[in-house]
Amino acid sequence: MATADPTATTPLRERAAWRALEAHHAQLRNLHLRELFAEDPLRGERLAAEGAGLYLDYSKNRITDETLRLLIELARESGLAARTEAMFRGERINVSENRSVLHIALRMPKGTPLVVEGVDVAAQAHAVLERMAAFCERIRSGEWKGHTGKPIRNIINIGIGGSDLGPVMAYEALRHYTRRDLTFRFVSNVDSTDFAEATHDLAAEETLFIVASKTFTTLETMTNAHTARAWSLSALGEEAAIAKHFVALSTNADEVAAFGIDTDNMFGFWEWVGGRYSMGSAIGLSTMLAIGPGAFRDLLAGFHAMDEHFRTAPLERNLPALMGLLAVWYGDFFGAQTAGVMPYSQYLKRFPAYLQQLTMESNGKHVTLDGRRVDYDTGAVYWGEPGTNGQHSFYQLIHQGTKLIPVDLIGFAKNLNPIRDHHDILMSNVFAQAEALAFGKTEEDVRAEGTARAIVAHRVFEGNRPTNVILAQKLTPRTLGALVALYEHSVFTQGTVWSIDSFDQWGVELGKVLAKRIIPELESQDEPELDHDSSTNALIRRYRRLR
Ligand code: G6Q
Repeated sequence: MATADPTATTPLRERAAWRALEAHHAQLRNLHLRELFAEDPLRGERLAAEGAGLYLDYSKNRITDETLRLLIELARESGLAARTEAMFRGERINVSENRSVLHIALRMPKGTPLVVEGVDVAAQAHAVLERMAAFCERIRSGEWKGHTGKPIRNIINIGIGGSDLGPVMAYEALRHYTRRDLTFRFVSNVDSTDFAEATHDLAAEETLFIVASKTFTTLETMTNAHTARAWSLSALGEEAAIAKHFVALSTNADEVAAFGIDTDNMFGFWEWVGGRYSMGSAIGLSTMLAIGPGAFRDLLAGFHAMDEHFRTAPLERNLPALMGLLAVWYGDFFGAQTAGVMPYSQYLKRFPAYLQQLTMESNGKHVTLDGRRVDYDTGAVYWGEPGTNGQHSFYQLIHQGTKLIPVDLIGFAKNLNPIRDHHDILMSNVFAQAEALAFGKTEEDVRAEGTARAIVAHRVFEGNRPTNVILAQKLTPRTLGALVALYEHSVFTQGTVWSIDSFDQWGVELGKVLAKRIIPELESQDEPELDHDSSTNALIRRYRRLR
């Protein structure tokens, strides 16, 4: 297990800082952001931090300097610095899987070694990146030919979870930088509609499938990969075509070979790359094909800049640490159950979905590293939509509902497609929402507007709804890398305070096992003998009758 501050072994609720935070919360919980801003005219400039090209305004949080001091003390008592160092050194901090956690090694500058258990893992990562770059150049230049001699024009990534959400999110986020003459599609769902819709207008002779699967055994991905193989073969006729139209991203060379993909066309990674932390590994091949190897290096450089910021910046100015600690503050002290992430960028439309896996698969845990049930809340439910769209649907509940929902608002100074005054309108909404959520509108203000007495209460905004505003100059590959790493390390900070394993995902196993048992019961010609619970039995029988 990782070396950590000895106080970190003290159960969380017995740590001095936790106790102090409880008492502090009781004092502060009714304090309004209006008062906090009135007291300190410089608050908006003071409670802000910068790193890796991102500016974080966290002044509209329900905190005082004392809150921050205590939260930082909590991070210290939780051994954040030691655990961070342990991760960066490659110690096996993923205890339930006995693995190192080294996504940070995927984005280290070339030539900087990181030797873990006798292996330079950074050099390993660069060797794969170089093979990926050479492959991408061959596809992008048209040198790589399909089975009938035509260049590849369509690229379909088949993967799910961590082998899908990062690539999809990055492709959408960086679309501005992509080769528009290449078509990219992503197939994840085992619902055959996903495959059918992704391929219906494509010619197999111009289509390359990337089978992205760390284990190369995932049911959905292997089902889709076999369907893709059959689809290609039915158009191209010969087994030999597979070599030109399939590549694999995996840690499992044996299974890749067994599937029939030449391991020369396999790009590897390692068990120390978790699925949801893998978009900078070979899993990013579709991203590299879309934006090119140079821009992919910029993406990695953005990740690395935030990694270094997180590792070296004092906690008082450390963006991921501050965001992680604020998440603990709202979740554990204010009882907030969810957190909103609203990117004011259409390109980031899949960012909330990506973050849902990152945050909820990482921190949706109920036992500590040593297996004790926690007696506090862990990871929140993350959700979101791009602004301004969400404002016209669910923001009502954030402004006037009964639930406290801390929100991150993400915006950019420059638009990649500037047209007329769209961008100023877009960004005015970022600032206006943060302002409205924090300060609201008082009953006096509503009355002063001459509002009919009967509806005054309906038009009051209590305010005191917390937000973080994250600003960057422009959405670039580099900015995207920094933004993803910001959330990765915020998740890590939260997991460290909670003493949970943010890098395993045992919670996805049970459903998979049960589905494997049910598949033959659905497929069998004869009425199967069922011994599930009465509800599951009845559902299976009804399905068999109805289909
Ligand atoms: C991510 C999870 C999970 C995983 C998928 C796909 O952290 O481990 O989402 O990425 O289950 O797994 P394979 O890449 O092995 O197909």
